Amino acid sequence: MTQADLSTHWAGVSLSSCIVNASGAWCSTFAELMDLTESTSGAVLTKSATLYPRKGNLEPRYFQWTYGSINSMGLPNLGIDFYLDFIRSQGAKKPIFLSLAAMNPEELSKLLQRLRKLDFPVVTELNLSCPNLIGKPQLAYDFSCVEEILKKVFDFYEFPLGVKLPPYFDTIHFEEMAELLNCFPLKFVTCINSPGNALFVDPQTESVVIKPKEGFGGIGGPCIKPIALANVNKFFKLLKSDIQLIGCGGVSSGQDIFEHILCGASLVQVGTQLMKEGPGVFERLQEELCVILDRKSYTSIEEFRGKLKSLG
Ligand code: RRO
Repeated sequence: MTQADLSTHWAGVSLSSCIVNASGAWCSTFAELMDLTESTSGAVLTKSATLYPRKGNLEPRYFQWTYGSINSMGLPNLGIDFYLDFIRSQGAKKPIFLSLAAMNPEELSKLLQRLRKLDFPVVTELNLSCPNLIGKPQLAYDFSCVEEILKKVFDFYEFPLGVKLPPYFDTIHFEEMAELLNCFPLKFVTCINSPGNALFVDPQTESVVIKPKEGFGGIGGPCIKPIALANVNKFFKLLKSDIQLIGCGGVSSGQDIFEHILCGASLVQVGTQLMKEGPGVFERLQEELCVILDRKSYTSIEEFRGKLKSLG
């Protein structure tokens, strides 16, 4: 068997593998970030960082079942300074990308000012889609708010930046959001964050399974794959060609990754399955993807990326 080339680029940075963690999965603490650094993931992406550390919502706040997971973590993280120190301390071992989340525009501007002062550029995934902040809406469902934020950001910020979006379900929303995003020098768009405010019910206990928000939370895992693929493919078709698509949602096998790439993803993030299986998941997924590529005589992901066929 020949070994297919799984390498890719993310915002101009070369990665040896197109499979990385999703922000939020196994990437909050020093120990978790070290596990990812030592795994075969193509890069490390941090938990979304805020200006100051946050404890997040009350526990239990994460639950998984065969077909998915539900979470209402509430953005627990160790604060921007911790994640920047981690990136600095790791040097060039493996590309490390930063996820950022802000509670308000002032906080975002302070976070970006902090990044601007660094003597090295940090590629940043700006999270516009956390579904679990009590009393706060998901930013990217408010289109004029996204436009306002991106105008402010690109007024002064020049390091590579992309955004993570929630899922959309209507053609007009795909079109309007793509038109808006096409006005900015974004390097990438990540589709999708967890579909928000879902509910898992345990019929045995006749109860919800997580404590915050009366059991409502964002869902991940196999049950969201068709929604994720639809968002990747729609935005792949609608965004200008210099904005890369990053696929996230429903990845637990090499075949899932193959499907995301076929829909247009340049790399693919793993969340729920990483939480279930631990960082050994990357090696298994790489092997499974290589077997598929080999069977189809593809030698690299670029040979089939975005080439999903329509019927007639
Ligand atoms: O921490 C969370 O509750 C969380 C975040 Br920031 C996010 O972007 N997506 C998610 O499912 N949970």
